[in-house]
Amino acid sequence: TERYNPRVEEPRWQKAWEDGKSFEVKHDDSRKPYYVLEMFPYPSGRIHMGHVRNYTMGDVLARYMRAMGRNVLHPMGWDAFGLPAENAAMQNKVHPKAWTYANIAAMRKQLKSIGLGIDWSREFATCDVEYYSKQQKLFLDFLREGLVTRKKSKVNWDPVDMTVLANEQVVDGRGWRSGAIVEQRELNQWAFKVSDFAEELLEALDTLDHWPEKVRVMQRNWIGKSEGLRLLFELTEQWQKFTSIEVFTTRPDTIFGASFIAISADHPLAQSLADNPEVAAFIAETRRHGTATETIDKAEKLGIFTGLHVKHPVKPGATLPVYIANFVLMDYGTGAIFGCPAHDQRDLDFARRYDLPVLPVVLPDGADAATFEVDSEAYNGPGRIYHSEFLDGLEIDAAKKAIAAHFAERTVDNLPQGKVEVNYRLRDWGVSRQRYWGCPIPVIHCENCGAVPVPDKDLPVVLPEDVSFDRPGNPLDHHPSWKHVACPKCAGPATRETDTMDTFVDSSWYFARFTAPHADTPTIPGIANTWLPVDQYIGGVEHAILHLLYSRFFTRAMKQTGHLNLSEPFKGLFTQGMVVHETYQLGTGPNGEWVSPADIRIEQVDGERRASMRQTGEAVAIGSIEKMSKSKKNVVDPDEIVSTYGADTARWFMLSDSPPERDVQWTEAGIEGASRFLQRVWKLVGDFLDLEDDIASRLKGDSDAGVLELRKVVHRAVANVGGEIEGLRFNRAVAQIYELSNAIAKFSQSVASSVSRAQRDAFREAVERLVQLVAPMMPHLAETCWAALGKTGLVVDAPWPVADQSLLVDSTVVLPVQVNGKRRGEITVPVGAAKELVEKEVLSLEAVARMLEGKPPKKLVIVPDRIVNVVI
Ligand code: ANZ
Ligand code: ZN
Repeated sequence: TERYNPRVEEPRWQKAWEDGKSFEVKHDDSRKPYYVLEMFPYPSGRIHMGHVRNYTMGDVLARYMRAMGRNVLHPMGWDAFGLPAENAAMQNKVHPKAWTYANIAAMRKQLKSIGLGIDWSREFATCDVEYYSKQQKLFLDFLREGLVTRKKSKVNWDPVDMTVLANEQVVDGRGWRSGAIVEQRELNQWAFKVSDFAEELLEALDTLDHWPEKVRVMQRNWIGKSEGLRLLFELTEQWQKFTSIEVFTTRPDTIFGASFIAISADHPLAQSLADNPEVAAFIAETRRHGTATETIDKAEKLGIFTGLHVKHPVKPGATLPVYIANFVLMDYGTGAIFGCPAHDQRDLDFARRYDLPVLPVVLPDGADAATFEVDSEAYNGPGRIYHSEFLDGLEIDAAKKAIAAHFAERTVDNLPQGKVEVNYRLRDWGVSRQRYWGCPIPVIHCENCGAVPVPDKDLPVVLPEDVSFDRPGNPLDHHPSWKHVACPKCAGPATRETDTMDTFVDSSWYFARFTAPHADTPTIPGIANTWLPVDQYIGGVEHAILHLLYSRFFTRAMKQTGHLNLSEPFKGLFTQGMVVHETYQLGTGPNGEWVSPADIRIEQVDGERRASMRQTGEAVAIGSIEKMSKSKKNVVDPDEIVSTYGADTARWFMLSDSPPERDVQWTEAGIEGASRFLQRVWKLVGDFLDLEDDIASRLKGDSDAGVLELRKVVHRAVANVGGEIEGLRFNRAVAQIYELSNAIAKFSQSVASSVSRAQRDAFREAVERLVQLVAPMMPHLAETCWAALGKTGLVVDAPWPVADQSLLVDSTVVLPVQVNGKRRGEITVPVGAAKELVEKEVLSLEAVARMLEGKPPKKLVIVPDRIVNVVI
């Protein structure tokens, strides 16, 4: 048979699927819906290998579920608003809209070339007026419901991008995109009241049992619930209107160890002292630094004494000095704390610097009260309270309760001295951005009426196209006419809000829009509720916090406003690993120049890999393996791979080489291997077809040699591959298919000269199943094979095969092999295999041999027919 030619076959089948509308999904009550979604791409201009991996995984699952009889929704769209379009406009004088849609066209073509089974009729971009106008409607509905507020708040200001950044977008005090040092500014901001849902967002995490645990932990920490006490400290003398300071503490049990009070630079009491130039300077200096937790944790703990004291609440006659400190935030708790240096690291650093007492009050279990000391490391572990009078001997939790009860009964200024309070780190989500390329916030500011929502009937508020980017700042603000409108309430002169929404808003509900992408309303609830939640959402772990949390908020807010009827948008979540590649450098050290894999040649010299420039032969250093990135030039262009090897080969390689949650290393050898496998499948089908062509001369006898053995392998693969795909263990599905192809190849040889009817039938069954099993991964090849085998219709429409249970009685088992408790591979051995055989197989596994480095293992634990653990 001729070699399989992906260049001819792939476009042909892509056209067949398109013409046959294979992936267009209609509402259909007879089939259970299944919604697969990969995080939609930002239209940067070109797809990269990370996209190929992400979308291939989703596609395999979608195609498999379709074959399983589910009504599968697998859509694609574009997260199309955002700064890069404006930067391109400034640099290349191209309009953001033109730039964005040109990129979308290019990337759509690329995605189609990898053969994704997408319902393209549902495609949209978030910058389509049709989409963002519905988002404006949602904003107005949220506003009516009290889910949006406008408040003056301190924001992180990026002076280069001239826009507000969320705390998470400030990395080490710098803007995540511009790298500029972030400033603090007070601005009027529109904010979604995410914090109203803090408890619910936290509790519901427990119901998301198809989410990775690590993502749930990250969300839990982000929400940051803490239960504590609000506690009043009476000033020894009244200062202006202030008679007391209220602090928030989660460790009231340490009150006997208190040695100072610290308030935020933005605390009203600090403000009241700003007449003092030293205090004013300290406040100004503190404000220059960001409020991101990271920044604060790293910064030195600095403060200034206010001259004020408070009465110690449990030590009659004693007082505590009051400081203004840079590590106390105004927007958490009460903006004031009591410091207990022995049991809090920040307080300890502060106390050492300002020479304040360090009084341990929690004694670690087993420590000696007479000698226990805190030096440079605060002790925040468990133990019993001591040096604390009536709390002595209590465990921390019991002491917290006792001290809370104590303060509940006392008063300061006629108020209870202590009040139990729950706090969340989760903030409201400020969404105002001073940019052009975003969804306009549908509000009009009137001098008489204040902020007036744009009436629903006046939607959409369309972005003007005639804008210029010749000066910094927001082009909407500079536009000569766009913002000048009549007030909807009093008809007087008014101006539009010129801020646009954070692009995270756009991605917080797109999954719902896909269920009715062209509806006049944001969703059609009846339809949305049949599809949602998304059964399987797939994307990068970099979105583990913000995007997912905001989407969870949006779903609840949309429920409250009648657009949806559920709370959790994503039932299953999977975060895939990255695509990594070796790096190459011409010259060494900081002056080394990164070179692209496409420009080098690798040879084996004395058993060592040596790299050199293809053109000049110059030696190139092979560097570390890293995430593909333009800066290190270690990228491989999907287009090139598709035109050289075909999409199926790229898809197969992406799935075969490592577990999907881990990084996969792109190698030339790997892609070559995938390509060989593709040809191998084609050859096995060809072998069978040759035999059929020549059947008259070859059909002899009634032997059933090898038939049962082959059928057992076939049916085992049929039984296993689907489950592996459903569990997103693609590499294991691939391993099963390899095994099947080996068995078929062996069988094919055995019947080369003479074949019985039974053997012929088994051979046909084997190749047909092989084709069906590879179809989700290598869909084009599968169609060509399916047609060659004389099957009617497309394989994409064929139901998933069902295994014959009677053939599954197993004679071999697959044993997972762990090294020090971590899975490193597996071996296949006969059921009940002898220890010796298992040992031999395990030690010859490449991964194990590599880790042993020639030494014998410390111990080899074999649980017969179950698992092997190698201890080294
Ligand atoms: C006294 C104390 C003693 C504290 C001790 C800790 C250890 P979480 O758990 O994150 O809520 N704190 C309170 N408000 C603050 C603010 N606005 N800025 C900075 N720090 C603040 O942290 C609560 C603890 O963080 C509180 O408990 C308080 O210090 C500090 F051995 O009070 B603690
Ligand atoms: Zn008005």
